[in-house]
Amino acid sequence: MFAFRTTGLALAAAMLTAAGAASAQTVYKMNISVPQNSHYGVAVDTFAAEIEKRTGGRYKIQNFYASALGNEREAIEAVQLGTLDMAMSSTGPVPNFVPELAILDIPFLFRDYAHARSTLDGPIGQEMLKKFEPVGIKALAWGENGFRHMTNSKHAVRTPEDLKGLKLRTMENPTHMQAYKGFGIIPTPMAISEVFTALQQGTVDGQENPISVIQSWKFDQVQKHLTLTGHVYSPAFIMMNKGLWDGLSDADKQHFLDAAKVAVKANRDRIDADEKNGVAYLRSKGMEVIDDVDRTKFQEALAPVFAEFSKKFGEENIRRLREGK
Ligand code: EAX
Repeated sequence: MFAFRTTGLALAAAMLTAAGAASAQTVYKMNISVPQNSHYGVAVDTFAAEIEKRTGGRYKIQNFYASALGNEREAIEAVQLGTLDMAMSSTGPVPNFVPELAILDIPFLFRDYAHARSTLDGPIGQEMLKKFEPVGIKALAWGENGFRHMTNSKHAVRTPEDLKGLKLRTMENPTHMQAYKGFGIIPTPMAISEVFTALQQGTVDGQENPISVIQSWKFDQVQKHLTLTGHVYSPAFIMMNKGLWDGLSDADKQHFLDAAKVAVKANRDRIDADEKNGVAYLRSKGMEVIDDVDRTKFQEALAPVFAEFSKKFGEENIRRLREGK
């Protein structure tokens, strides 16, 4: 009799702990600056699904879109402080946290997507991911924002001269602002969530972003002219608070890294699709698109600024990135 009861009790206890363990789900909040229907939205939603699957539901990622938990600089700061668990962001505000990574935002540094992706997935990129750890951030993987293009409401931009005097919203990024001054632009740094209204009210004449961002934030509704300058590649990255990362088991660390890899694939596939279909879409929304600009003219216009960047970042560091090895 007693024996049964003990077995029954042990069984009940085991079931309770199993239920307890299974139900002990850890939820991490994750923020992105753009709406869900975007290149970042597919990335973080894929990441969430992968984490749930790979950890058997022990970890759940709760995503917040369109800067709901703060703009990119605020989100990176919150992940650093541990008031936010995770985020995906461009490198826009990164110089505030890891100044030497401002080198990644030099215009015309990367020739094309293949060059950028292989360089960031390669030894140089992995080396750079580690530079976030001393400031309390675990960067899981390089994702992508895309090549940035110019839009404005004033006039068609065909040559660098056409940019002179345009008041353009920029990311809070010193490398971009220094470069755009080289075009004669009046750079106006601002968080992405404020840009639609600023364009609508004419506080700024224009802005520059990848097709994926222009589409997801519906800038076609407040901008007439788009020029496919492709003047700079904009990396992004998936990050986590370092303390949380250190608290994961080795097996779970691998799950998070593997899930980030799958998320980045979804991110890049979406960008490839947006690049392929986005221009026709934006034209159908009434934007006048100039898709045959001579990029070398824009590059030449920045020659004086490149000399400054060589001094600031070092010829050798820039050469390594240009050669991707
Ligand atoms: O990372 O702020 C920007 O222009 C960024 O491209 C956007 O937040 C996506």
